[in-house]
Amino acid sequence: MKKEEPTIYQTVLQRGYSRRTFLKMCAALAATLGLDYSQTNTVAHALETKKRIPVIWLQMQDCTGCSESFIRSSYPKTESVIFNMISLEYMELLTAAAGFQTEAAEQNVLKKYAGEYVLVVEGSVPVNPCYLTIGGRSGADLLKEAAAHAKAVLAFGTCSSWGGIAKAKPNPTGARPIAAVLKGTPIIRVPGCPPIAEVMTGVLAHIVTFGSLPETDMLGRPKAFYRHRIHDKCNRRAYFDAGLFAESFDDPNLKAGYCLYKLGCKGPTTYNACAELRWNGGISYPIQSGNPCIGCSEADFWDNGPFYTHEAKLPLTQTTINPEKWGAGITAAAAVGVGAHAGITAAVKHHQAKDQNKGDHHE
Ligand code: FSX
Ligand code: SF4
Ligand code: F3S
Repeated sequence: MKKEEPTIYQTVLQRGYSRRTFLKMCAALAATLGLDYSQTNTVAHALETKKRIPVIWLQMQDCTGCSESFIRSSYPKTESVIFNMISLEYMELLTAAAGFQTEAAEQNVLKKYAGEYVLVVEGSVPVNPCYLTIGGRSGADLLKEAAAHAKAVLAFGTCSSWGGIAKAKPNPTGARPIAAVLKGTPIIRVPGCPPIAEVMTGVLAHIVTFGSLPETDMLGRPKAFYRHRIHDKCNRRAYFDAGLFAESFDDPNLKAGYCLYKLGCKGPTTYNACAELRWNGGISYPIQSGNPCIGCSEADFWDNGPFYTHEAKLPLTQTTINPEKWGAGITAAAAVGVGAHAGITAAVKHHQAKDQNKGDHHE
């Protein structure tokens, strides 16, 4: 970063915000990062001394849902994150220019901030050369070029993390996760279709605040946001444990809060922060609204369906946990829940061990 550039705090003041507002922003950030309120000072000190980080955001094969989710983040406010903590130097969705102008803008920022920028990638990369050509160059080529001088590479969304919907059978484009193209480059995965806005801003805020990458699990996901399954924090969990399940979508018990497991809920095998942070500024999330989790942050979630159907006979994947089977012979309703839980944990471990060995996710 050039010496003359202001710190984040100076930028905030230059934009007319008071120190009081700045401290409020630090408190909100500390909360987003999972820090104790007393650590607000640590965040404030970091933002007083650090400069904004340039971010370059590339879109590959995607639906733009990740960008849309990001620009609607409400906590901390997007305008704070985008304009005060990071400098979003290139993002197709928000760029006013088009065609050659946009391509030139990208080349300029890649050169100007070489070695300093964080690269965010949304969408999968096709290996079939008939797809995703931008300005005469393949998506894979553009991705490799942008990653070559990035300080960090963040895969925002299930598509860039795991391949996502485009990679679902029959995968006509040959869609792959970005790790398959950027072999050997460490990548932070922030899956979700799309990811929760506050999770994306939280990861960026961590990098800006601490000058380092957040701690990740064995699949490269930030532990702060992906350490729990939806099922662990679900608002319907007490009903699961009590063996009380909604039997259909028009079952009045669904509205009463009964567990959605028999309607195909994938919460027991899905790692994401929806049940903790919730969506739209903490208002709700699919399960709270009566919709079973479809596991949108997990690899191959589209092929691991069917959605909304309790299916017990598929091979052992994230969709095959069966409370009747795991709870067989146990009569007390609560014991059914506990039995199911043990089975789910075993299935999750199996699934993870498989994933760890899957070259696709770690290429
Ligand atoms: Fe869409 Fe992003 Fe899903 Fe994929 O989100 S919401 S298809 S994860 O790449 O734009
Ligand atoms: Fe919640 Fe789904 Fe688990 Fe039921 S199965 S407790 S709805 S996550
Ligand atoms: Fe996706 Fe399930 Fe959350 S479907 S949005 S991971 S509740």
